[in-house]
Amino acid sequence: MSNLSDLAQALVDLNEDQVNFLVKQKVEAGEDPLKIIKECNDGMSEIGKLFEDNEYYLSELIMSGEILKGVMNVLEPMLGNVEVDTQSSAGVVVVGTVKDDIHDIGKNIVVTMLKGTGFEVVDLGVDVPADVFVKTVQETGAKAVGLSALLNFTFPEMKKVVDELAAAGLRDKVKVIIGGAPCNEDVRKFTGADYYAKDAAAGVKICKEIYGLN
Ligand code: B12
Repeated sequence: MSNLSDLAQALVDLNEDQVNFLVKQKVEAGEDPLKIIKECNDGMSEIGKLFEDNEYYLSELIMSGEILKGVMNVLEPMLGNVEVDTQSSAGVVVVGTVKDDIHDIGKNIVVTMLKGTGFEVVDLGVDVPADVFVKTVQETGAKAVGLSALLNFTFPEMKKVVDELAAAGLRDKVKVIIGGAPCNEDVRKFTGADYYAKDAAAGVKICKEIYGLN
């Protein structure tokens, strides 16, 4: 038996009505949206495992992504209030999902939370080539760039961004943060990035540190 919460299990079952019902119930009960997202993440990890075991296929991945997007539509307006900061512009952060990777649900959470904290965010979207990250850092003077990757085979793309920032003479001017479910400290070392963030809240904390706002 799994020890998933009811919400995580409903997500694994791809039971959209039940997911929406439980999320609504939790929101009305005043539960922390980050806790709700964490429960959803547990469900998504389980879906990932089922996919690896060939019990779920691409259609289930797509469906789970769609259900989670619906949940995020409800939760995102609440994320802006999670970290209350009075500064109107805390600094610029460039964020995107690296080339060949189109996963964006986690990246969008990071963007929303950074904006909610007062950062000006340049969201480059998904499948972003290294030179676009470099050009945007150059143009905005951002001191922080966040790279999202959910696929092992796109880790070299994160390394490429770090290398191209160095080649453009920007490496000592900008800090690179990586995130996404399969990332960890080893991946950070491989890419040469400065920080690995285990979740969006950790990413926000790092950006505040970079901009001296802690
Ligand atoms: C939904 C999903 C999809 C959806 C994505 C929809 C979308 N718009 O994003 C679709 C169906 C498109 C998809 C496609 C594929 N997927 Co997919 N997918 C998933 C799944 C089930 C959930 C991902 C998700 O949204 N999680 C929820 C979010 C909230 O979590 P998150 O992204 O990790 O983000 C959190 C943190 O990591 C962090 N974070 C994330 N990015 C960043 C960045 C920064 C800067 C910071 C600070 C923090 C941060 O903040 C977030 C909130 O805390 C995962 C399973 C898993 N374990 O993650 C597989 C998974 C990522 N997919 C996988 C695969 C293999 C694929 C495909 C190759 C399948 C195929 N055969 O076609 C394609 C690749 C498409 C491509 N080129 O990108 C594998 C990857 C294996 C690997 N490690 O290489 C996984 C792990 C499933 C598995 N276990 O096999 N997928």
